[in-house]
Amino acid sequence: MTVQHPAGLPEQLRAINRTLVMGVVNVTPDSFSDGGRWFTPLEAVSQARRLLDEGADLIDLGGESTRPGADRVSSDEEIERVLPVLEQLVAEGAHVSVDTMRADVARAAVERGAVVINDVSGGLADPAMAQVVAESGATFVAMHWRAHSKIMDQRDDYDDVVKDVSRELGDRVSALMAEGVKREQIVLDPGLGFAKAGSNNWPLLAHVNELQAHGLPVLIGASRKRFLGHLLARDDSEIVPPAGRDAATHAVSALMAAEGVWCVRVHEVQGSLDAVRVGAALRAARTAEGA
Ligand code: PMM
Repeated sequence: MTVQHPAGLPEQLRAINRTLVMGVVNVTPDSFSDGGRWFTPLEAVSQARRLLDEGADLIDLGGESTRPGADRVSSDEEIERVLPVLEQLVAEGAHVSVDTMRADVARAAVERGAVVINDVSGGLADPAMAQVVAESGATFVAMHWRAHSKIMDQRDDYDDVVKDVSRELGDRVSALMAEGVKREQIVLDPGLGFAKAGSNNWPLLAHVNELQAHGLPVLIGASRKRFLGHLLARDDSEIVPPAGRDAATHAVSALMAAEGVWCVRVHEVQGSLDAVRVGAALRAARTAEGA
């Protein structure tokens, strides 16, 4: 069975018969996972080219850090960080997603050729976002979110994390559609690590099929996240740092590809692309057995 692509995605991406691999480029000085290594536009462009060479299907560009406790940057700063990199990558023929919670950044991004708006707040942080998405027709990643990064770690209370996240995302879909966004534009994302204590993340991965039951494509962003660092720690006091979490990230990519998720968002592309191919082969074999 093929993965379900959003309707408005460029044909070149829709033709790919497996989980897509999205390479992360944070144009920020303070991202948890890559520590601002790609801060200047020039460095960000070369990092994106490297990920594209490794086989990234699309690049996710972010100008605002969402790591736990992070302060917000101004809209002007975000635009200044992201647009030059976006323009260069689009000119080189790349498919680019822009990671933003701001409607004005999203508008500027789609005007310059971004094909996906990746909003970690699912449209909650900026009331003007839904209208921009509706007007642009771009693919919109609606991630599960409860509060800005400064306070999100205090909002991780759930009765049943899978049901609660699924219901809250369903509410987002209804609210977005009420503002004119088409269902076919929307991708759902459980928001691993966002208002989620370590143990909240595993049930969301284990029951990703419950999110898929909404009938919409699903994106998973597990790459280098804290819950993997805790899992890999040899003793409780020693969390494995982000750079040591890639192999675990690739394992998640393989497992999620076997479940037929639409896309994995990762920092290290080559390993996850291999992993996704393994998952896709497994899925194809299962489907053939069931036929
Ligand atoms: N995680 C981060 C940033 N953006 N977007 C989506 N859709 N899903 C995620 O899980 C997600 C995201 C935080 O990670 P980073 O600092 O490595 O970018």
